[in-house]
Amino acid sequence: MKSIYKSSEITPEHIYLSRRKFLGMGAVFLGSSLLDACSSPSINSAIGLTPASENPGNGKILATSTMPPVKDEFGNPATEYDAITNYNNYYEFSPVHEEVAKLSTSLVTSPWQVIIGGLVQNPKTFDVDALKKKFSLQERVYRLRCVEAWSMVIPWVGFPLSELLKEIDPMTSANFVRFESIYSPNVMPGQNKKTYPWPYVEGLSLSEALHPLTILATGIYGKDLLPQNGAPLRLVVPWKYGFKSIKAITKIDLVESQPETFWTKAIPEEYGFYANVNPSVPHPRWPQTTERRIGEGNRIKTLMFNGYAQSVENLYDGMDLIEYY
Ligand SMILES: Nc1nc2c(c(=O)[nH]1)N[C@H]1C(S)=C(S)[C@@H](COP(=O)(O)O)O[C@H]1N2
Ligand SMILES: [Mo]
Repeated sequence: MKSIYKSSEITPEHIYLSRRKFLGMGAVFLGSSLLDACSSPSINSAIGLTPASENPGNGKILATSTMPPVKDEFGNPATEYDAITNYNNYYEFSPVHEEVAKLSTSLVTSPWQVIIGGLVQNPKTFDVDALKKKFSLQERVYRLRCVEAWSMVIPWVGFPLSELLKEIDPMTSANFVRFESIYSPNVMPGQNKKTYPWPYVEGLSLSEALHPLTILATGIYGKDLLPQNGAPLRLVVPWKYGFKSIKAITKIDLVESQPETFWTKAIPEEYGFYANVNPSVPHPRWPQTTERRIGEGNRIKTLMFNGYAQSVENLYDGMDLIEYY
């Protein structure tokens, strides 16, 4: 694989010394013959998304020649497939980003069950292959902003988390959603390091979970996810730092109180629950004002809520985003 970054520019999450900050808008549905991409015009316009037909894209040719060039709503070209699948954060396998793809080939991702319960009227166990048939899959081109100050533009395939939550019918006492990743130390060498609170856990408030930008992804570039990207099912919350977008989900629980998460347990002084991308909250060592787009040369400005502010800022009305980082 060609070199897509300088490793000297990368500071892994786990050696961050201080806490981070927080962070819009702009998902694009782009058509593909495989996908039901434009089937939700009402959702598109409700949250300001551009339908594929209005955004044909004319960027450079991407790694998968069968796919059309893809751009986000700002015109940023999607990151190349080879970069998205060879530069990964997945601590269960390795903290070394370029090692993850190779180490993760032994993870068996089908069949795969997801147990959904907690404060719900209809607890259910779903098979992921069945979920993919049940919900119509859409393409969402989102920016992914890692707290390590690099970013990518990824054409995800997936469906809104809200559709799944409707099925299981949260009780009125449910305020948060807790997600858990697979625990399989025989296959995942990183899980033998007891310094981390395995399994990986993440959480969202119920209103964040129900937001139309929040999806469960099953693919990128019109293909099923590879293990390194969180196959077979991962969360994608584009206005938050990448670590909120938990991979390889096996369990989803509706809960009353804000759950502890992998990172808030591991390094509480550095990681907050909300983790919204926010360039104005400086990190003591690593300012979050700029980021490096993988595969591109210059640093670019980091946008409030990763550019999705118009769509999500009302979720945080009256909330101090410095206190609730
Ligand atoms: N289970 C699990 N999910 C995870 C992680 C992880 O280590 N384990 N890393 C997170 C981080 S820090 C980022 S930036 C994104 C990276 O996703 P990608 O490798 O598909 O680009 O996944 C997130 N989800
Ligand atoms: Mo990250």
